[in-house]
Amino acid sequence: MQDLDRLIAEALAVFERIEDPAQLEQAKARYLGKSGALTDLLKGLGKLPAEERPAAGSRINQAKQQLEDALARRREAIQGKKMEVRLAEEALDVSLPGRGLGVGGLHPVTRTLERIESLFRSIGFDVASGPEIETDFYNFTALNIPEDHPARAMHDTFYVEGGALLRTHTSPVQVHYMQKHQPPLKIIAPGRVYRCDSDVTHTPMFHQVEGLWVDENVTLATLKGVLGDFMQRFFERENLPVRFRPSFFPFTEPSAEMDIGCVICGGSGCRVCSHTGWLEVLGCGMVHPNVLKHVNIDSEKYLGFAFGLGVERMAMLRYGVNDIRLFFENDLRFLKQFN
Ligand code: 2NL
Repeated sequence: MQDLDRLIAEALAVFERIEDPAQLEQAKARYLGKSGALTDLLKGLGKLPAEERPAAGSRINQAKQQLEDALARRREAIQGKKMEVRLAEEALDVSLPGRGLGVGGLHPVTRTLERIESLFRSIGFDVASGPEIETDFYNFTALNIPEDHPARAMHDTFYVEGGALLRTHTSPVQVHYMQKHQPPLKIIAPGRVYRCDSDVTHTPMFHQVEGLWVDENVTLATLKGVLGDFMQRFFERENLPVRFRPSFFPFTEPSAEMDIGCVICGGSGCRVCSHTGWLEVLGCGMVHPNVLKHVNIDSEKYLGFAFGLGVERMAMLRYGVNDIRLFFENDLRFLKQFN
């Protein structure tokens, strides 16, 4: 029985030191298992004198119960500790502010389109729009583009089943507009256009703004004034050099290409202007009488000027972007720089 007291004290101390559930069960087996120390004591009861047996048996059973209780408490303590550690590890401070979604922004092409629109609105132009799928008449015939013109070839134009096509410029919008309205007309037509063309400087879809001003006394001088002022305001440069070179388009006569002094190098010569000091920014001219005839506008009474410019090109020059494809990749590292 003295052994019993020592055994209990030892077992309680052992249980108290164990941190691991499996080790605790092993320790239990050493004391309470089939060949455990306490079980051995019980087996030894038979060697005691008969009158001492009941008291001894009851003490051993008490001891057994005491150890079982200690084990249960220890198990709970170990579980509790485990849970505490896990809770600490998985702690979540729900009062912390969120990571935030970041603020988006308009695409640089959209910003450029809006800038162009607002500059033309400020001098009285209306903004017109129309379908991206067009007919041969509105995209070519009405614009005095002959049947055999290379622009009509499969090579440049995306044809849709049934003979329709994706507009190759926004001129059809202006043709529709001239059919519906009588002069004076003063509109720009911004929008997406499509050409079967894809390389370093061309994408199959790009944005164009065309402009048209038809009235009784619109002249080449009007064209030069309006487009020169527009470029100065668009690039925010006073005294921006401007020049017009003769060119050819089937829908204008005379036709010209407009250059501005290079906004990248200031005219001293760089790679962007091919060391000429000049940048080509748009095509323009006086509306061809055949175009006015196609929409029943009296070409004896009215004159008009028209122009067309590429929006991606204007955005590249304004923001100093050297590859048009960046506008279509939608890489956030690129887009974020325009916020
Ligand atoms: C270019 C050339 C141009 C026009 C577009 C036009 C429209 C009508 C009548 C006459 Cl409805 N002309 N548009 C005129 C001259 C040039 O664009 O190189 N664009 C990027």
